Amino acid sequence: MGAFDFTHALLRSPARSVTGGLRAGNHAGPAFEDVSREHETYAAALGQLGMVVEILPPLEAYPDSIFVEDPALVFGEGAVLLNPGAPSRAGEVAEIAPELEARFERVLRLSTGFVDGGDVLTTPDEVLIGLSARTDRTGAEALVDALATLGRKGRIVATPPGVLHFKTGCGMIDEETVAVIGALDDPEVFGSLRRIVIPADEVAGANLLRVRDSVLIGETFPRTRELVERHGVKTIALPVSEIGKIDAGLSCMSLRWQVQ
Ligand code: CIR
Repeated sequence: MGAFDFTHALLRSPARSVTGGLRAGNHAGPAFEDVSREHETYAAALGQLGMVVEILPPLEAYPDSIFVEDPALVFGEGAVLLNPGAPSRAGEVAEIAPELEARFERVLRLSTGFVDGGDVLTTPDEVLIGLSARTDRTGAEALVDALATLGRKGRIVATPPGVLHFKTGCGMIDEETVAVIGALDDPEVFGSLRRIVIPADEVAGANLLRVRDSVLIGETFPRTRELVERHGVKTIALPVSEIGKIDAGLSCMSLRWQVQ
């Protein structure tokens, strides 16, 4: 199976409290109905790509809990419960833990420190962990240890200043290629991966998501879409303007894994 041939996805419905989700500016949050619509479109796209999509019930106590990617990291061979760096999100781990324990034989737990799943990019050869305002070195080192237990190699890198998560600024397009914002156009970070730099006026489009033979991209980023298509990979444009108001993109709303 290829690296992106995910078979399963776990999502969580937005809570009404999503309107108060964390965001970097003072701007208004999204409307609940609009986030719900974007979430439904996203879930349908994953289903149409052939994945088994399960949707967990909303958690009103956690406005950002729709972003299931942050409290955990999953692979076919097992899951790791993380520890999100935002205090308002810490409780999301206990909520997702039993769901992962029901679906994975091995569920490890970050032993110390903080890591948000949004700071973790899985490439075919390694797992990059970007230090950020949410992910500290202690947590990143603990994650490298947990990954070794699962037979994966972790490598700690830096998320550019002012960028929420490492994957806010990059996403895999195919097994050899990553889309990056200009601030992440760095061979030291990505090693032998080919980098495609997305236009400066579409930086929010970098949080794209490769699933099976397609890359999901926000519909408001046509030039990024064109770059990916020109590279030879199919794209699916999805609405993201509402979740974008709370600093999210397309990887954040699911945990994805392969069952052979
Ligand atoms: C947060 O600040 O935690 C949420 N409002 C957005 C999280 C986006 N998650 C991600 O990029 N993995």
